[in-house]
This record gives sequence, structure tokens and C-alpha cells, in this order.
Amino acid sequence: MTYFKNVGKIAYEGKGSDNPLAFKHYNPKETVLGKTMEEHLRFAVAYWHTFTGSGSDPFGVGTAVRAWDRPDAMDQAKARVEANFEFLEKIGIPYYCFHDRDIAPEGETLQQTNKNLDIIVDMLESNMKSSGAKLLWNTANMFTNPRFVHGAGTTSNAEVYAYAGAQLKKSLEIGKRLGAENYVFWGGREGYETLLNTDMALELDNLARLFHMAIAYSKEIGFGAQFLIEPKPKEPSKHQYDFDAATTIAFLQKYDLKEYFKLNLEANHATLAGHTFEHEIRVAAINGMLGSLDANQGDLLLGWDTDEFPTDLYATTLTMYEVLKAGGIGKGGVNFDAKVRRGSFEDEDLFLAHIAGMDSYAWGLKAAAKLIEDKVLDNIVDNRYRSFRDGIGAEIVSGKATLQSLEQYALQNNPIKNESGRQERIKLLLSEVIFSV
Ligand code: XUL
Ligand code: CO
Repeated sequence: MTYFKNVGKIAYEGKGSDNPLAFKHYNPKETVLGKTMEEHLRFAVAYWHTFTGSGSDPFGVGTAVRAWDRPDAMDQAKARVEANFEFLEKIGIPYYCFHDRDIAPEGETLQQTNKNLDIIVDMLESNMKSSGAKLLWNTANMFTNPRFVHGAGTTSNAEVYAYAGAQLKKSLEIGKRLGAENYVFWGGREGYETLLNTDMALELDNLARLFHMAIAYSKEIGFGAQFLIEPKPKEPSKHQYDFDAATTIAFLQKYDLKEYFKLNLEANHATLAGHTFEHEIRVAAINGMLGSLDANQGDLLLGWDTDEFPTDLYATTLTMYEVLKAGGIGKGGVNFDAKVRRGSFEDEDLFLAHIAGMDSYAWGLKAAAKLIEDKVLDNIVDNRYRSFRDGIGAEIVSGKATLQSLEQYALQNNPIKNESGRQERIKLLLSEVIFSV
């Protein structure tokens, strides 16, 4: 069956086109800095927002009218699979991502839940074979069901911890079967509400134990995906343990997990943590931990995770600048962890929203490449730190300096001379580059 009857294959028509169902900037085969746009961006569709989400919010039920809506949960799950592959093909996105609970409904028992999963995974597998679509990552949803009220890997209840382990085991098996290139851990309930009833040390030790079990089991079954942790500071928990990139890296180091993990960074999670997306990417990159990106944007007037499609060109440019500087996204990709607004309830909006996100990222990629080619920021940064290239600066950087040698230098170097950082001029340069490509 065809779900998107009014939409054909989305083509690149270039800047002059006024066709809303065409790309103006994303030209998959166009080469930018030696790689095609397709190779740089490795786009993915988030199954949960695009095929499972309904547009509900805390004040109202879903508004989305979907051609795959069905009264029976398994029938609906099967229709979603078909819609997913039709969508990927038409929009020209090579990857998708899912939580176990997005693709199949839970049964009365764990056995029944796993049976439902098996039926849908069979379907996914055969559709992936025939279409060539790939799984960027899968994950286990250990936050929606009420059993996870006190957490999963950080729960106060060992029975729930065991269930989480069983669910994780099944998800790793699914990832292996479908050839997932990465496997994500996002701990929505891995945090706490109040320290008054919380053993933080035990919760963190247990979370690390679960990760070590996942590594051991993946080795056992030969699942070679890159493990990723997705930081987020809050929501749904008041305080989530994987607060941001730096906190997560410290946790991984403490528990001897760093070599097995990288980070899946999300734009709206960065802003909730009080950072920019580019800050989080830089922190990951300089620690060798850049894994993958969840592309979206928040609304700075709202204090929560609005998961909007990314359209802010300054943000996409600086994001792609960090990615290019880090040497690319590797096995990761740009996954649209983004949902259409509640008012955009027609199936066609799913195409328009992804086109907006893809064109904004392609535009950002082109602008970032120009920043690099013209050494716009490199020259500024090189010049700013030039005092570390010779004299006392070179001594500091080479590790030769001591407090005595610094004192000797400071005593005869009076007055100190500083220079302007020229931030305002640089921001205008950035605008000029973005609107020149
Ligand atoms: C929640 C979020 C998740 C993860 C995967 O804010 O981003 O959907 O990406 O669990
Ligand atoms: Co995400």
C-alpha cells in the first residue's frame, strides 16, 4: 500500500526553485571538501517522532492524521514499517533509528513483548534488504513504562534492574540482526528527584555495571556497533546523571568505560544544559568522543525539550564547522530527533519538515566548508594565541616552564599588554559567509 499518495521522490532543484517539495541546498552527490554531501551528513529519520508520535501534549491528545493509523496495535506497527520505508525512499534518507517500543507494542508479559518485536524485526529486516535503507542506531526505551518510575539502570528496585537487563539484551540482539552501526543509551529516568531518598553512589555504580554487562554480551554475540551515550541534563528526571558531554566523559572514565563509548549529542539537550550545540561537540571532539548527532533545535523562550526541526542557519553552520574540524562524523550521522509542531498535522508536513532540516544542514555544511577553506576563523584563532609560539609561551607549551621561570619573566615584563578579542567583527564575518554560499 502507498501511504504518501501525493508525494513523489524529492529531488534537488537548487536555489531558484519554488517547489516546496524539493531541495534547494541538499544535493546528495555534490562534493564539499572532498566528500559528497550525502557522505558528510549521513541523515537519519527518528521513527518515534515521524511514525509513532501523534502530536499529543500534556494538554491535549494527538492531532496528527496518519495514513498508517489502525485500530489494532500490531496492525498499526506493521503499517508504520511500510510507511517508514516509503518515506526513506521518497525523501532520500539512507538511515533510520528507533527505540524498541516505537516499533512494536508491549504485550502482557516479557515473552509476548519479545514475540511482537520478533514479528516486526522480521519485517524491518526484509524491507532493509529490498530497499537498502540502514539502521544508524537502535535503543531500548526504559523510561515510558510505569515500571521505570524510579529508573532502570539506576532504580532502587533490583526486580526492575533485572527487567531492564532483559530488555537491553533483547535490544542488542535486534541491533545485531539489523546491522545497527551504533547503539544508543539515553537515560531519561537515570537520575533522581530528591537526594532525601537517593543512594547516588549505588545508582551510579549500578548504571556502570549495566554498561559493562552490555559490553560483555555484545562481545559474546559479535555485535560490533559503536556504543553511544546521549547526555541530557533534565526532563523527564529533575536531575539526569548524563548531564552533559563533560559529565558523561568523567563518568565513563571513572568506571573504565571510556574506550567502549562515544557520545550522541543533541542540540536541544545542549541548550537545556546551558550550552550551545557546538560547545558539546567541541568537548566531545577534543576528548576523542564525538559519536553521532541528534539534530533539532529548542525554543529559547521555552524551558523544555521542544525538539523542533533545525532551521537556525547560524547553529547548523557552527555545528557542521565543529564536525568538519573534528574530521567528520565517522560511523555516526545526523538523526532528526525532531517533531513537527502540533499544528502541522498532515502527512505532507513530515516531508516539508525533513526538507527544512536537510536544507538547513546542507546550507550549514557549505558555509562551514567556506569558513575552513578561507581560514576565516583559523587565522583569527592562530593570531590570538601566537604568544604561545615562541619565547615564554613556547616554554609553557613545551612543558619546560616552572613557577620560578614564570616569575623571572613576569618581574621584568611590565606592563602586560592584552589585545581585543574582536567578537563583534567576527560575528559579522560569520553572517557574511553564511549568506554568501
Ligand atoms: C529524548 C531523546 C531520546 C533519545 C533516544 O530527549 O532525545 O529520544 O534520542 O532515547
Ligand atoms: Co535524542
